[in-house]
Amino acid sequence: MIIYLDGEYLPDDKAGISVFDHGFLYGDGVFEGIRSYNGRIFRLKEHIDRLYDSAKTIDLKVPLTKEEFTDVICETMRKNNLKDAYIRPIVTRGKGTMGLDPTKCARPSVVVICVEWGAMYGDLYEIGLKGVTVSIRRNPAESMPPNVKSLNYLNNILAKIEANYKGGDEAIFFDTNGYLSEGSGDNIYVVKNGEIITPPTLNNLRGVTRMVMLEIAESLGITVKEQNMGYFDLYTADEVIVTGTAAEVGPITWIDGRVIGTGKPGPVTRQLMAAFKTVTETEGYPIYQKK
Ligand code: PXG
Repeated sequence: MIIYLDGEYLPDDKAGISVFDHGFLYGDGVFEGIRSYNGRIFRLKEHIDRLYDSAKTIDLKVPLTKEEFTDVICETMRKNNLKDAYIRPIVTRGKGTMGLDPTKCARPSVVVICVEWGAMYGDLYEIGLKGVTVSIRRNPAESMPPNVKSLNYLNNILAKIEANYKGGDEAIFFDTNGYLSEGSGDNIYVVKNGEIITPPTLNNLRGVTRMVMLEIAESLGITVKEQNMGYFDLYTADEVIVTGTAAEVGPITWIDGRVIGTGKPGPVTRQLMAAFKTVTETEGYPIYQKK
């Protein structure tokens, strides 16, 4: 496996980051999770834009232009000869001193990892996922904004741990106000009476897949509302859906012991899953041919 690290393409066993990198010491850095389907990178521009927005929020200067970053991602894919992959660009604060002051870090480090990837949940796309609402709350926007895709995922990991212990496939977060937020690694939607309702994005990550879902829903003539919801809305939903780059479009058919709708992936979910598949198969930034 070939890894991009600070200007070089290295075998994975040679691609080492310093133990003094503040990404390692403090989770000080940002990342993205991107997919390529059949040699085309899905919504690359949107992911690059979000990476730079995350970096800007934490006052981290990405040492590449967006165009250079795009080229680096494509070149890492080509060096690994990959077509269907999960791409993980990472920008860390870089090597610094002990102590969390980021001004002591000389320059940020850039890493790009590409790994072969298929469907994340396998059979569960047909059966449905078990969701568990967790007691841990999503980081509030006034502390660590969930809009920043930072290297500190402990809030999400604590949620995942709780869901694992409670027998769920995915954790469902509420925020500190009791409003529905998102999954540990995906956005969430409720389907009620044929309409899609999803939380506004102050308390969750502005998912690229979420953006695509809203576009697809509009093209299918399905009404989408962005509004705050509580656990009542979740338990009484006709269908519940989660989406993310890794998870794609996932049906949730069980939450905290309550069967959602019929207990099977519902008609709106199926429609969105099919439309999403079409979109991923037909668009994307080409890696192996001229644009
Ligand atoms: N919310 C959170 C907290 C995420 O981490 C999403 C929503 C969906 O966003 P996109 O842009 O992907 O539609 C994410 C992203 C994993 C994993 O291993 C998942 C994500 C990121 C990193 C790892 O499950 N999801």
